[in-house]
Amino acid sequence: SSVEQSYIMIKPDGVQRGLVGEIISRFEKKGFLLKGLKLFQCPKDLAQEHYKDLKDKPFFPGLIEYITSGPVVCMAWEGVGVVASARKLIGATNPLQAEPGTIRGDLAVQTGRNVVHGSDSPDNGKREIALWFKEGELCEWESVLTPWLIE
Ligand code: DAT
Ligand code: MG
Repeated sequence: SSVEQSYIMIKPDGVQRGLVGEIISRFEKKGFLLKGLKLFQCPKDLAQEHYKDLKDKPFFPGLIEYITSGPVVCMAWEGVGVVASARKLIGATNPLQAEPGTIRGDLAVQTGRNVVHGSDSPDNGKREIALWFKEGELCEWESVLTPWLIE
């Protein structure tokens, strides 16, 4: 795997339920690098653009309603293989099918309230970070821990 970026978002239920620290902590502890972070009330058109591949699904209106129902936490995480690894940390879309130890497996019960989003490919990682963050909102920095994580 190469260095890539994933767009990770704590959904409104995660914020309301006080899970922000817990969720961020899992990505930090894994060893990924936080490049962008903000609390954000998402407008409807942005939610629709983000989930445009699902626009013909019956649950789409409910999904947009949910994502725009309160603030979300937008994050850009960087690292070797971060996209696939974050999907594993997050767990299956349906939290009842998500393995214990995953975020959804441990912290959620329903697909429509599954607390967190993670990009499904490096290309979508780029697309989504560009969609949710403006110029200047990402930080270019390196962690002193990097040599202790990557040889
Ligand atoms: P994921 O978030 O695991 O990448 P996805 O991209 O297929 O899953 O769908 C995006 C979100 O849409 C998902 O997190 C919750 C919602 N969703 C998906 N399938 C659904 C369904 N059958 N009923 C209700 N909401 C659904
Ligand atoms: Mg998806």
